[in-house]
Amino acid sequence: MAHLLVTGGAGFIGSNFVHHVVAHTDHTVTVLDKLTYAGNEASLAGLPEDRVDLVVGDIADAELVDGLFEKADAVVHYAAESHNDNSLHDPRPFLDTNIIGTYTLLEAARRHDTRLHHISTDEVYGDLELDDPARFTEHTPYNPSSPYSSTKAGSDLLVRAWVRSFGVRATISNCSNNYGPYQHVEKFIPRQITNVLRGIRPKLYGKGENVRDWIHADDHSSAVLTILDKGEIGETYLIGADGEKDNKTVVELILQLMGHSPDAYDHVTDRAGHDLRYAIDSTKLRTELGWSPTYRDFEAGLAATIDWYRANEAWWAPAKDGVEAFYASKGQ
Ligand code: NAD
Ligand code: TDX
Repeated sequence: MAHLLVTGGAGFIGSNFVHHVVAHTDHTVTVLDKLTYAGNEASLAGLPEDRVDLVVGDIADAELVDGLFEKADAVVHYAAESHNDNSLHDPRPFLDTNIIGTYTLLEAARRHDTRLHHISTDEVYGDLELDDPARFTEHTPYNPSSPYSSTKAGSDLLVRAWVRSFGVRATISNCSNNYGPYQHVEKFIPRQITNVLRGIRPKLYGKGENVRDWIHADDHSSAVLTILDKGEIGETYLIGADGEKDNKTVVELILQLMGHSPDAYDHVTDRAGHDLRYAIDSTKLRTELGWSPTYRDFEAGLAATIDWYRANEAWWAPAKDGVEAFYASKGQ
């Protein structure tokens, strides 16, 4: 049994990981989360109080972080500003949390010699051409496009430097696009599902040809636990489940699964600098650490996600109007 500190554990993927840890291990967990607009205590509802506690605070608060590292056997770092569109509107919080926040955790890991796993994204590698069969590997050069992905790339490079320069015991994972329950309605799939539930037409950026490599959040969590258990210090692991789909196909599938005509959506203003395609080659994680995904049927995973949003309007409704007003102000 170990005690884990999970930063950003009230967000979409962090809360999924906390539920996963409680279900599959006997570890205890402290969540450190600032509860920004993206954090939601309700995502941790139902977890046993004797195994999970929530500390509301900022990962860039060195004193608070130091006290929490004192008690942790390992730290899993999810906390981030995570939305590309927000980073195009106001980049500053992305620097504060993704760069300075990660730096603050690394300094604490160095002081306490604490094992740290850093959660990152495939977006650090930039994008691939639509007609290129190549996929990202651990050797793909960094080439981020947006303020969000550049701050994530910066945070990864800080982790690598702290491993090499100070012997910090860290690993990194770069995962592709996640879907599943508890994802904020600003993101593509929940936005479209909740639009349909509200009688609003789904909104596709540009032509909708951009490709994302979808993985269920449960599979991301099982991969992170595998890396925490078996990963080699200093190594990077790419996490993906061979789920490439273009955005148009996803919107059409959502509409069809929800009983609407598949063309009942609008094309809206494209995202500035919109990455064309992401695709992950996760051979290293699969062969070296023996991980594999359990969700192999995207349509079934999407249908279950739609059911979750249908049944949990109280969870997402408070954020919906504000998100749509923000997008409307951008012509999206
Ligand atoms: P999210 O926006 O849903 O959650 C982020 C969480 O971090 C929130 O609970 C928020 O309150 C918290 N947070 C933000 N700033 C903080 C701060 N300064 N101190 C403490 N807590 C803070 O994000 P997500 O989609 O769950 O992403 C989690 C991590 O996974 C991020 O590091 C992201 O880069 C990475 N990632 C996400 C995806 C994806 O598809 N969503 C894919 C690959 C990697
Ligand atoms: O309304 C929309 N219409 C649309 O066409 C929205 C919100 C998005 N899109 C497009 C943009 C992308 O091509 O859908 C795709 C997915 O968009 P997002 O959900 O914003 O995700 P993305 O920008 O790909 O980044 C996500 O995956 C990698 C996460 O938000 C990041 O945190 C993660 O690092």
